[in-house]
Amino acid sequence: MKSFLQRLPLLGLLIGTTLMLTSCAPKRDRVLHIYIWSDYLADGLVEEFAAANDCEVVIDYYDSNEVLYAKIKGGATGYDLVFPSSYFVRMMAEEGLLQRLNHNNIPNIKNIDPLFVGRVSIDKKMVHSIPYMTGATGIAYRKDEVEDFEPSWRVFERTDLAGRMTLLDDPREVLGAALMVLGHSLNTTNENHIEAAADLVIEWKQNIAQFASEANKAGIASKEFYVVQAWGGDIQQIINENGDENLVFALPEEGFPMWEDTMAIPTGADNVELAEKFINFLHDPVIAARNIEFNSYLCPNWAAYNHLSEETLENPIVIIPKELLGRGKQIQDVREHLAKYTAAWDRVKSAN
Ligand code: SPD
Repeated sequence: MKSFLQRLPLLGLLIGTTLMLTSCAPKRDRVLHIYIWSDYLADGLVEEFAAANDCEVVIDYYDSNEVLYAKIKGGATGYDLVFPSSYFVRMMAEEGLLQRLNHNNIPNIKNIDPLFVGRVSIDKKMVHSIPYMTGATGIAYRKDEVEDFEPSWRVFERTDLAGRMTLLDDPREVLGAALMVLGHSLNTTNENHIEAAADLVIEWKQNIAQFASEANKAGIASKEFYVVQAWGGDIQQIINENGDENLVFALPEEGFPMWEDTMAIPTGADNVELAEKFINFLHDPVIAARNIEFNSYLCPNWAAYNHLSEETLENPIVIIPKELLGRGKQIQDVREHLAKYTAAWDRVKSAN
């Protein structure tokens, strides 16, 4: 017996075409757009997530909170998941740039280390952000090229290394380092302290090749640079890739910045469901452990700690030993005082 469609070939063709388009539509809908710092997801994770969820994942990269903020504030749409540092989240949320998170859809948040959230996180109730990774900022140097290295931010005053050093392109990190050298808090709201830090960074600027949060990595690996201000895990990743025994990461004696990067869903995201699934996936203990091993940053997921190798558990870049931790200071949200840092940074950037 002929089917209804076989009896009406033209109608069948039309309906068939419509069905084909309809069946394509869900595929187009199943694209997760991520905007993240570079080298921040373990190899294979994205592919596994895409296969398990029958979706595509498209990733764009940024190298500073300022770039992320400017892009989202400027109206960039199309991102479903972003990774701001914790000290940017409140401002972005208050400006309506981030959604409140539905914890029911992210059950793996039960694995998040409550001690970390209680002591370190800024968004303690995880209203707009979920912790991703935490790490420290220090100085990477080549011991085959630098004599008499002292673990001090004052290394940027060394004229014998002029042109061979870089600072991060990151106002809170760079002014924060200078503030600690001057004996001030890296979260100070005192304008005189921040301006004095800017003056010191302008001195350092005479000796650096550039402000770089990305080019510092390849540069120190290739020996273009000998000393770079860097995020610890980024340097450990290069050591892991190249087995370079001359590359060393040091935490300065004056103190060093620590930070927490988070996961957040921008307002107007097309694919909230996939974003929540991806956050949940990254907080699966085994996945989180793989991600820690790759990144050499610590994901504060206490169920993951059981799955870490001895090597990682003993790596001071990943888990900073107690005796050093006292010198680490978390970068905090300085609220409206951020404008002072921005103005000081503009002065640093435009100085000759
Ligand atoms: N490759 C990933 C680097 C992540 C750096 N976190 C940024 C902290 C900003 N202060």
